[in-house]
Amino acid sequence: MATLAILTFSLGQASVAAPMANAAPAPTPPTCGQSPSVLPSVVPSPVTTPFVDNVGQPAVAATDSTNHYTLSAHMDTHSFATGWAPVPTMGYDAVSVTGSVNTVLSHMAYLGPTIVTKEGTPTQVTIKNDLPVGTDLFPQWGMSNQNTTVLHRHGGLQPALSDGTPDQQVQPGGGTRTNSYPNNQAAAPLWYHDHADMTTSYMVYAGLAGYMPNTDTLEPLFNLPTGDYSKAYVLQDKSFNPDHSLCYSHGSPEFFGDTPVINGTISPKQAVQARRYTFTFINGSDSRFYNLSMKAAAGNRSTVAPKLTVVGSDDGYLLRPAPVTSQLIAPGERYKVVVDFTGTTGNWVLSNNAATPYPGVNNNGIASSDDAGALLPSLMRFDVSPRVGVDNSLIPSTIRETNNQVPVTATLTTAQLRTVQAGELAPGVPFLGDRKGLYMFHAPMTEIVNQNSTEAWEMRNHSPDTHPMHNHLVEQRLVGRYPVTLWGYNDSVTGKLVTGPWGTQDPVTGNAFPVTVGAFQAPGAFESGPKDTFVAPPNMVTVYVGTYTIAGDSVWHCHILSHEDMMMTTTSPTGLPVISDGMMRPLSIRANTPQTQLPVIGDLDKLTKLVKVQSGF
Ligand SMILES: [Cu+2]
Repeated sequence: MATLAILTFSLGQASVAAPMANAAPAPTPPTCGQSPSVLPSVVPSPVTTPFVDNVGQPAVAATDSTNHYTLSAHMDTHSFATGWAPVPTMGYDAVSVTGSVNTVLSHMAYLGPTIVTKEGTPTQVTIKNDLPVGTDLFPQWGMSNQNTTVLHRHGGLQPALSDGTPDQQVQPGGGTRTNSYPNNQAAAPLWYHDHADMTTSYMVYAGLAGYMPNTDTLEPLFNLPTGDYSKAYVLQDKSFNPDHSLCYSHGSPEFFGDTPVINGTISPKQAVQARRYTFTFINGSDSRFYNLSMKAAAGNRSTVAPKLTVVGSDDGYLLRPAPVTSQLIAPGERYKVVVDFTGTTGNWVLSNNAATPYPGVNNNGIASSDDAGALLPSLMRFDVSPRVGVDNSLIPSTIRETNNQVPVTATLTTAQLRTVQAGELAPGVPFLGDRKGLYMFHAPMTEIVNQNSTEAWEMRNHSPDTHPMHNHLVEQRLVGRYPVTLWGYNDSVTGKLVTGPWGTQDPVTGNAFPVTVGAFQAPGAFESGPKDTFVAPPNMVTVYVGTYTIAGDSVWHCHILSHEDMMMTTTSPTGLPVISDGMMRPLSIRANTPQTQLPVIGDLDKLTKLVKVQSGF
């Protein structure tokens, strides 16, 4: 809410105003979507009978030359349910280009085709922007970007110039840019999506996202369910106008659609056999978290329930697969879950009980200003038929990959601790910052990392919401979390220490640090594997660690798309692009730039001591 109000805040160090590249338009009032804080202006979507349409799998992309793909971002029309008229969307086609003519190799009217890459085999992907010049496809959604687009491979360890940062914009009307992916990383459920500055949320909502798994030679040896018994599901929430066209409201400060859409189909169904399947869940939603479980559909008398075992996450496999009864997945995260339907009968509903915004009530019981509501309890249905043939797949007790065998605590030996924080400067106006305070989009870069160093980031979240934190160009692991029992700040005017419960922060800089913290909480088994996006709950310090091998400029941000989009881009005094939307900040990884101000952690005990130091580092 109140996006314009951001521009009038004085933010301590960040208050030296730089010229603004673009003026933010007034946010359009929400006309659709579930939005607990701005009800009752929300108009519900038309209703359709759930579990009628079969869910599809995205087309597999064809190359146009050896190890090269061309993705055409284009305007299209797509029907989200049987009986619904096709409505305007965006999608990616895999094409081959001759002169000005595209030959479509793999067509997707909404979302993009699946691109499968292999470890050790470099791949190039050319993004061709075939969106029309000049006129926004969805001007009613609020923010204009004249249909520029950016192709970002999320989780990929690629050169910074191939990363798809928000400044790597490709112009509409046929503009192109080629990203090179060396694929020197383990098998991982990577995905790709638009990352255009300030408008990522609009473009992804319209359809610009796809699955790009990296594979390796070890993966087939795990004997997990594959082929027809492996499915990818892009989980999204949408709202629709009475004519079935997409409706979207941005900047409230989150968006929650009232209709589940899986791989482009509303509340679909999937026929399965009573055997094991590997499901890759990709949270491609703007703001919605899902806490997934399988619930018996009405009338199901099965005496056996499907069993869920998490085998992989964002950037690779879990060393020890983790049985779960439910699976939390935040925007931007991916989880690979083996669902064992063996012995089950009837129909099972993929269910969700995550509150919006997540969590509706923070961890010490203080209600957030925009408290829980807007639930989306039923996503899709699995209809079980008897197994045909033998199920030779298995869930190994251990999955040994090249990136999951070193205990995360061992990486702390040399890791340095970097302090970052998330907070709000007014209700619903979230920002990121470093150890000193929160920053406007145009504040100078604060996160400069020495190439080949290992850094653990402690995210102090004193905002009301859980933020899924994503660093580009690095593979990381979750170290764990500390609940905060008392917050404080050194008053920026008087210098005196002020302490208090959650919500205590410096009124000028927004700074807050933990004064007392509770016992260290190790990661859940399901979230202990290689990752790039981390659930950082409010009233907690969340610590994640990784080694930064790739030099270059990129970004770190919250993956709630409305949060990362909230503001705008400008240029630093040195001429470097500074891309720092509401919850997006620059990240620069540089050779030979030791960060001597950051303490070396050593071990978990030392980490705990460092987290407790009030002013941080
Ligand atoms: Cu966020």
